[in-house]
Amino acid sequence: MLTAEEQSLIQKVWEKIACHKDEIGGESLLRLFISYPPTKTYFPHFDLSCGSQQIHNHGKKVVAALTTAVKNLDNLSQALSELSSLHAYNLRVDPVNFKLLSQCIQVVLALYLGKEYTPEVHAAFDKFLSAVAAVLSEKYR
Ligand code: HNI
Repeated sequence: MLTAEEQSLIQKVWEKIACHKDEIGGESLLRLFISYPPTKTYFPHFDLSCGSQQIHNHGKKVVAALTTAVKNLDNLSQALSELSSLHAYNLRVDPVNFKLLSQCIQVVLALYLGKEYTPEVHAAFDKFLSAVAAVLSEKYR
C-alpha cells in the first residue's frame, strides 16, 4: 500500500524524531483529550490533567507500538495483531477514535519537524497512520 519512497520517508523521519519519542505520544494524547473530549471516557482510571505522568507513560507505549509498525511496514497486520485484538476485544475502542488520534499525532509531528514536515512527509504519514488505524480496526468484524 505504501510506496517504496513513502516507506523510506517514514523511516527517515521516524529516526529523526527518535530523540523526542518520549514526548510525542503524551503530547498527542493530551491534544486528543482536549480536542475530542469524549475520547476521555476510555481512560476513566487515568489522571488526565496537563502534566499527567500516566498520560506521559501511556504516550511512550503508543510511540513504541508505532516504532514497531515503522519497522514492519510490509507486514503491519501481523506486527500489530496483538494490539489489534486488545483494542477490539478488551478495550472496545470505537475505531473512529483511531483517526482522531492520528490527526493529533500529525499535528505534533508537524510541530517537531517544522519545515521538514513537507507535503510529501505529511502525505506519507497520513497514509501510514491510516494503515495502522485500519489494522487496529480489522478485528471488529
Ligand atoms: Ni490504545 C492501550 C497503542 C489508539 C485507548 N494502546 C494501548 C497500548 C498500546 C496502544 C501500545 C498498551 C497495550 C498494553 O499495555 O499491552 N492505541 C495504540 C496505538 C493507537 C491507539 C498505536 C493508534 C495509533 N487507544 C487508541 C485510541 C484510544 C485508545 C484512539 C481511545 C480513544 N489504548 C486505549 C486504552 C488502553 C490502550 C484505554 C489501555 C490503557 C491502560 O493502561 O489502561
